[in-house]
Amino acid sequence: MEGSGQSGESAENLNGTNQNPLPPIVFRADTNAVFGTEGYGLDVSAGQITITAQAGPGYFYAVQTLRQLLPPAIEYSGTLPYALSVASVRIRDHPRFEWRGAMLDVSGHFFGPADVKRYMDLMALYKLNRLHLHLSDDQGWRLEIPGRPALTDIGARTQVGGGEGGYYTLAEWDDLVAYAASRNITIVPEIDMPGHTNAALASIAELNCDGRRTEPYTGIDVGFSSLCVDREETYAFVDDVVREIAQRSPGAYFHVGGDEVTTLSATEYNAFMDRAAEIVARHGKLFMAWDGVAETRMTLPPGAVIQVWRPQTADTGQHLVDAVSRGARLILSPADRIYVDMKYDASSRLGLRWAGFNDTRDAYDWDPATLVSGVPDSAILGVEAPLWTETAETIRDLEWLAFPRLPGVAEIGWTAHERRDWTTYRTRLAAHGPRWDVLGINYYPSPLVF
Ligand code: TNX
Repeated sequence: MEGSGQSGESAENLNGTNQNPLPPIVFRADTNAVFGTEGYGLDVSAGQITITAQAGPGYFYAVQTLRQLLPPAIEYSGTLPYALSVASVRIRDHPRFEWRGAMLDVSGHFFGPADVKRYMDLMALYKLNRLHLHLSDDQGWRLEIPGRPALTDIGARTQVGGGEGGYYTLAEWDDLVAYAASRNITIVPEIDMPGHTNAALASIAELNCDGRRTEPYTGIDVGFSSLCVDREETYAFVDDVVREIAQRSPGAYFHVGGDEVTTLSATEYNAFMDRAAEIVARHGKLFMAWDGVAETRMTLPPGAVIQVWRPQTADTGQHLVDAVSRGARLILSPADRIYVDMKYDASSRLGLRWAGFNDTRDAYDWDPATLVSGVPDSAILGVEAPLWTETAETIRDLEWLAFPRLPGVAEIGWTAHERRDWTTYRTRLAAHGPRWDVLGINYYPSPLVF
């Protein structure tokens, strides 16, 4: 958008009133590498559109920006009965953060490959580049694992509210990974452990300390389940799961969850997480987990990434500062800002409210640099907007929760803080409504914006 995404450095409309019928598009190599791998130049004049980039992502993002400079009708498929035109501009653009993510919880409610692809299409429009898939939780196991058929025969057949659930076959997973790559998105797999594991515990008896399978769970309580950390079978299981997923996922990170464990002692938790971290490293991936790991004395492996989700106050960040001093980097997903599964306000039919209401302005109007005091900018890898799906059942529900908040997260990830402000953003955002109508996005017409 002229906003989400545009203008890390400069964007000037050379002649806003001068609309050019669509001239030829020339792609040039940025041989001096001034834009970085994700940056680009876009020059539109009467005679030519020139896109300059160093690498694939830069070209891709230039095209997304050009898309946004064209009228919403560009989003119709088929031939238009009139010529399109585009204003003259000169844009030099690159992102603030390398990690500009969205998380989709496909465990609470299952979303099939077509829905996940649709979500990726909408992410790509706003230059988001990481899709974190929360693939397992108490309510459902969502990916076929060779040699562990019970996970999908039993664990995949449930979801919140008792519906039928579902899972991705290996072929569907490979297809999602390839689809993501074609939009410059890396899929980040998460298998949440040792808690949030009832779907696995209901499938495989040996993961339980008493050796008996649990009952399937379709409610929305958290914190009650844990793998049996004293059994070797547990680590054989973690090894199988991490190995199979790691070898089918090209991204650098494997997310092991680690959140909301209430049934283990700190010693048990640390011992489990140390072994999980060792397994992740052995299968060639970097360790990623929710912020609970920063409060423990587990050994953070080199390259560890911690996803900050709990709302921060002036005094809550010390354990994160310590983790950063031990080499960790942070991804920021503050629940009271960018959990897009929170209600917008009291009128929202969908959404939870444990972190308060997150209206469109709350989601946009904050600076990653000051969220956790004492953490330097260099330790912040980026931002990510989680969408938990206790209340979301269909792609239309996902769209309603994500729009208009998700484009704001994209702009936080892309644009320097000094170049952002709510008042101008809101006007630019409102201009995207007609585009979303053409794309068929079921967005929330927030009174703060429209
Ligand atoms: C907290 S965020 C959770 C999830 C819930 C979510 C709902 C996190 C690491 N844990 O288990 O689904 O709240 O907003």
